[in-house]
This record gives sequence, structure tokens and C-alpha cells, in this order.
Amino acid sequence: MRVDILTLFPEMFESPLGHSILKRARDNGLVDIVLTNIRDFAKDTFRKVDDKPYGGGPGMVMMPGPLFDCFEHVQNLSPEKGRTILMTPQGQKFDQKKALELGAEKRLILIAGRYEGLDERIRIGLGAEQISIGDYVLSGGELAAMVIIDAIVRLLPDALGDEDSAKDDSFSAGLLEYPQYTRPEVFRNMKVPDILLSGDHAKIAEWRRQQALERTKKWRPDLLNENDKNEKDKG
Ligand code: 9D3
Repeated sequence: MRVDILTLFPEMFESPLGHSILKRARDNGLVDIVLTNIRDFAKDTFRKVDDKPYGGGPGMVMMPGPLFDCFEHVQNLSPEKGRTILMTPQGQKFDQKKALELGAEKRLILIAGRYEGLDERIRIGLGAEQISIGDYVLSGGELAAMVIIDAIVRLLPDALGDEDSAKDDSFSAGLLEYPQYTRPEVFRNMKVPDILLSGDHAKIAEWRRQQALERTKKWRPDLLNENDKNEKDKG
């Protein structure tokens, strides 16, 4: 998979993309991530990419010219057309279902904006879909783009080590995680549940499923579907 990122702050991406799962996925060639600085496509000597809003109002607006030129340049870096995504607070909310869907694409082109907004002709002219990562205000689209890349790349086949499995992820199963324990057996008077030490794997699996269900009911009832709600407390 190839992911292009258009941004005014390419340095912001270096650390997240240079560690752990994302680093390994890149090193192993599972994903090719290419950063392009929108400012490199500014037309004047001051490298200006924003301007005052027509009609007045606070803040600055991202100009269409540099972004369009940047986009056209980036698109031509690879023959695959790709799916273009504009990071904006107005977008559809990103979730695990969207991560799975985007993870199946051959190429993504993510655009991270800054300023109070983008010139409306960017949205219209690029024909891009818009994605938000949640209902809170960020300073720009960069962190949102990183969230999306992280969620997508870990789903690529072979991105995770053998120990890990995306199939086990709580949101894939639709439930929160069951409680986990490691050594020591007793910590500050709190004991590991006996069942986990019993060696009875069928019982352990059933206990974990029940715990996951309880926790989801208590903490995230919005995640439960009708089947889960109707499942009687057994065991
Ligand atoms: C004055 C109205 N603001 C909209 C709520 C203006 C505004 C605030 C913050 C415009 C852009 C931004 C920067 N945010 C993003 O670019 C962004 C974002 C977000 O703020 N929250 C969740 N997802 C995203 S994706 C991109």
C-alpha cells in the first residue's frame, strides 16, 4: 500500500512513523509513506499558502493554488489513482469499520490542512471525501492523519508480530477487552483470578468472553448490539 501525505508540517510525522509497528511495516515494505510539503508549491518568494477570508472574519484560509499544484504533483508520482481524503472537522467520523475499508486500498492520498479553514474550491475541485477523527477541535489535520495511518497500517497482513493479532482487537470483536494479568500472582493485596491459573482453557475462554461483555455493558453500552444485550449472565 502507498500513502501520500500532503502537509505544511512534514516533520510532525517523523516520530510516529519512525517507531514500533509503523517503522517495521515501512522497513518491511508493507507500506510506502511519502510526505510532500504543500509550501514547496507556493508561488511567491515568501512561500505564502494562506490568505485573509473574503467577506471578512477571523483567521486565515488555505489558498487553493499551492494545494492544487501539490496534489497534481503528488498524484503523478505513482500510476495508481488512489483515494483522496481531506482531513477536516466536518468529515465523516473515522472508526474501525472505516479503517478496514481504507486498509484495503492500494493507495491513499491524505491532505492535512491548517488555518481556520480551506478555500471551498479545494473541497469541490479535488472531489475528496472528508474525514474527522472525532468531535473535538485540533490545531490541524496532521495528528488526525497520523491516527488514520496508524489504525490502517496495523491491519495490513504481516504488520503485527506473531504474538499480536488484529483479529483479537476489541473493536473488531465489537466488545471491550477482557481483563489481563501478568506476574506477580499477588500485587498490593490484589490477586490474579483463580480461573486464570487453573489451566482449564475452555473455562478461561468463557470467563474472558463474559468479562468482556460485562465491561462493555458497564463502560461502553453504545457498542453493544442486540445479541449481546440479550445474552443472559451465565457462568
Ligand atoms: C471556527 C470553527 N472551527 C471548526 C470547528 C475552525 C477549525 C478548527 C480546527 C478549523 C480547522 C481546525 C483544525 N482541525 C482539523 O484540521 C481536523 C480535525 C479536528 O479538529 N478534529 C477532528 N478531526 C479533525 S481532522 C482535521
